[in-house]
Amino acid sequence: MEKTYIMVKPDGVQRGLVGEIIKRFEQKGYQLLAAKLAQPSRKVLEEHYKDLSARSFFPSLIEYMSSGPVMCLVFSGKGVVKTGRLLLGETNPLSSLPGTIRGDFCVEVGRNVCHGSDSVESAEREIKLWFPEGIIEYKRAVDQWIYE
Ligand code: YYY
Ligand code: MG
Repeated sequence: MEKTYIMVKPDGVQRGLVGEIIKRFEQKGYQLLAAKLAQPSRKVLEEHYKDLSARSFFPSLIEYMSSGPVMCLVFSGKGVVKTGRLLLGETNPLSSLPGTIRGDFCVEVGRNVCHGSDSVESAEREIKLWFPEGIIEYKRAVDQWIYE
């Protein structure tokens, strides 16, 4: 089953949005496979965002992302990478529709509450980066009511 890496950013943790964000993915039918509150090192953050290292906002992004603990999450399910991004909303919260996480809970691109992998390949890379210890898989009885 497809997996994605979702991360509640330091502002989301501070604002008490961890439960709300997990709830939205669970309610959709996605399965929580891993969860960990962690203070990320700059090294891991620079690796996570390495594709953006040449961008002008990179230093402030790393500063913001290292300003407090993040909640690292893995969800699995049908289409979870693309649909996970839809649940998050647009990168800029002001372009995000109400009903999305960023549309409902924030206003600044530099305080946009959550991260979600943008492709299946990025998800694999990010899950290995944030969960080097590996993650477990388990069966859910409810899947027969979610999948035909
Ligand atoms: O995947 P997503 O988080 O929606 O956007 P990315 O283009 O990967 O950028 C990662 C992160 O960088 C974004 O969530 C906020 C920050 N950022 C920014 O501060 N200013 C920008 N103009 C673009 C992105
Ligand atoms: Mg991205």
